Amino acid sequence: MLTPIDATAFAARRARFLEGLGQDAALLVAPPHHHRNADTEYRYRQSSDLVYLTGWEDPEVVALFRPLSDQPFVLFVQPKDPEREVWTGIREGVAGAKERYGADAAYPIHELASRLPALLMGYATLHYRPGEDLVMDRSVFGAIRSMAKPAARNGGEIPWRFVDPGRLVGELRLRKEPAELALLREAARISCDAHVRAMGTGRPGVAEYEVEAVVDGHFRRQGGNGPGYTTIVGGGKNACILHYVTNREPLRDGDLCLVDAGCEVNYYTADITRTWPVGGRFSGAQRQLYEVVLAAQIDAIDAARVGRPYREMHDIAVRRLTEGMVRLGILQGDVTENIHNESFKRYYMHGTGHWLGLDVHDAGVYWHGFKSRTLEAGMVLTVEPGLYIPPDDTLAPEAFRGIGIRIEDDIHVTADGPENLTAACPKQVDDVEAACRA
Ligand SMILES: [Mn+2]
Repeated sequence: MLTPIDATAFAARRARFLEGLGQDAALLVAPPHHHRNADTEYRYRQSSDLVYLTGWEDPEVVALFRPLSDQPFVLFVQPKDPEREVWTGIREGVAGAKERYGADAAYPIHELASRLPALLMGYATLHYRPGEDLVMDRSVFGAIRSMAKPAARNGGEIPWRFVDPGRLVGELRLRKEPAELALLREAARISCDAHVRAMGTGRPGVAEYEVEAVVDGHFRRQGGNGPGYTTIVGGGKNACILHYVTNREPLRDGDLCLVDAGCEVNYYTADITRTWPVGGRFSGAQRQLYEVVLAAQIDAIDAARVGRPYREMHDIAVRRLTEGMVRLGILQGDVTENIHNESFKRYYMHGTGHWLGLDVHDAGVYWHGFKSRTLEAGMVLTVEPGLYIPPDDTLAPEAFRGIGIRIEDDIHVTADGPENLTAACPKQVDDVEAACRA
């Protein structure tokens, strides 16, 4: 069973956020509701920062945080509108914002610009991210400009220093609470099942989109919101295109198929990649390359430990992959030399992972200045080394050309070492082949 994130948990997060703000105010804005085409709308998906602190799911919402005031949490929301609600669903409205979402004050969204000056008076620093919504930028900065004269007359600070709010929320989001881990585990469980089903579906002649349909269909049937990012199904050389989402070619016997897909459950997403043989058996060259990536991934996962620098798992993966490529004759010469001159990047051009949570590439910085940050218990990250030999690459032995392989798991950093949340998804050669022939 899922552990729902209740009102108390949101209030606790806001308390931590307000403490982090110190004497600064913060204004978090939801993204506009984009149209897919003409007047057809995408299903709305709340901004991760905003939903993390408030739980509010509807569009057109602005959250204002005012530490050290008698109304520290103010929401501007879509007001009740029976006529509009017939079309787009029941709105919580101003009363709901106060009664069910814990707002100390709530107003209709169209009152934002007129109410901001009074609410922001006294705060010298505002955490607000400009450049995402130009209409919103004009209201916010227009409101602040209008504060100058009254401030000069009556005294009092007005916002003059601006900080990206993502930095502070990102630090909170980086360390997962037990309830968040429960959602990530559920997302991982559904995603593992979906990948096993994909392996059983992808036979010669089956189209990439049919594999996508099995994966995405399983996400929805299990109650997930759907994929947390667009599902990648790349047969053969399509696996060498890192973000291939066209998914419309038939799978061919003798090729590998790369599937990168994760289910989103209550806003939290998994992120798994598996690469498997369409015909049910790896060829000799495919297996050799696969074993190199797998060994690199297993060693990199082992570095996801409390107190180790984040960067270390990438360094380990790069060394293992480069050793393997030299052994297989894909790279020439000395391993260390190939790492120093970055010639491995010809076949391994991406990082080895990223934070995972509400966003597939989750919030939180990786570096403190020039220093890689240290891993802490409660962080969740992916480990996803790969090798991609372009089909027309004349430097690599012919047997490896056109093979793309990536293996990705979701790792929870704990005091007892790395916990693989996606361990149920087969990745050893024999297990993968068995799942493909099932
Ligand atoms: Mn990933």
